[in-house]
Amino acid sequence: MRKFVISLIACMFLASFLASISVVDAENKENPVARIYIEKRPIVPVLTEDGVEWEINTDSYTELLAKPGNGKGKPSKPPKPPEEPQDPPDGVVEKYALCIGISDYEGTGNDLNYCDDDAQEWKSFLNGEGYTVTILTDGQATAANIEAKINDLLSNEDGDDYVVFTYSGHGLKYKKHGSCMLSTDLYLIPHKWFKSKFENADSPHIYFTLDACQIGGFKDSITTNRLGAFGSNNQYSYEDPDLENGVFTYYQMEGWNTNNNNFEDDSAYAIQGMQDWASQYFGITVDPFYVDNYAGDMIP
Ligand SMILES: [Ca+2]
Ligand SMILES: [Ca+2]
Ligand SMILES: [Ca+2]
Ligand SMILES: [Ca+2]
Repeated sequence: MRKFVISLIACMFLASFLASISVVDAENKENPVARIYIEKRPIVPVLTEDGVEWEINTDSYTELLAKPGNGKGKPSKPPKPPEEPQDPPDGVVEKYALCIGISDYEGTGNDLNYCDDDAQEWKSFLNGEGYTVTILTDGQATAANIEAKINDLLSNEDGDDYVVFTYSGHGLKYKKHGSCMLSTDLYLIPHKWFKSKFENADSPHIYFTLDACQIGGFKDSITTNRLGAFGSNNQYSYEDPDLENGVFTYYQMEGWNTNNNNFEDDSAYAIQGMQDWASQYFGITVDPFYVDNYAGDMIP
């Protein structure tokens, strides 16, 4: 018993010692910042297939509120018929990208630093590969603008084009919605909404990449002929003042500047880079990953 107590005290001492160490072990380095957002608002706007829903963010309140319909939740909608591809191949291979990077969020408490840089770097890389790029940064990236630009992207692309979507900003897992992006005006954009949007895409060459916290739920958009690279799954994504980018994005760009010529190799390179980066810090665990449902290599 005495031995047990002594080892318990030793463990507690060790734990408090480790906790007292800053996460940064190298001198003269600024702390990396997690791109996490904690949802504390009592009412939360969420993009859904039926438009914006304003959800009450207190479980006990939702129990008390009368629900529409028969009291068993919302009236059920008739299922949507599957949509046929609207824009068949036209014989001209065009390349379209939408790059979103949000460092400046409404107010000051949620601002980040390098998400707009991430979007700019994706834009210049993709421009160099012949893409027509639409970019939304900071105050431009409202929920309404994000939806409008995704709609434009989907109406431009057809059945032989290339499509790239990049997002850097806050990410969070929120209740039943799971992984969400966050617009500059603080609307939650759930993976389910995103998936349903891109179900209407015609392109057989689609690449998504999201450098945000807890963003792994967006992998459900990676259906056949698509590839997705994610700065996190359930963990946080980080930005580092020494790299002046999101960490995952930084290594994606470094990959393109070395010898990668396809999204698969570049994704693997960035995953390795981010894992090596995290290994220099106490207390930082990362879980970047990619999903490849694209036959062969997808060359930008
Ligand atoms: Ca085309
Ligand atoms: Ca701000
Ligand atoms: Ca289309
Ligand atoms: Ca592949």
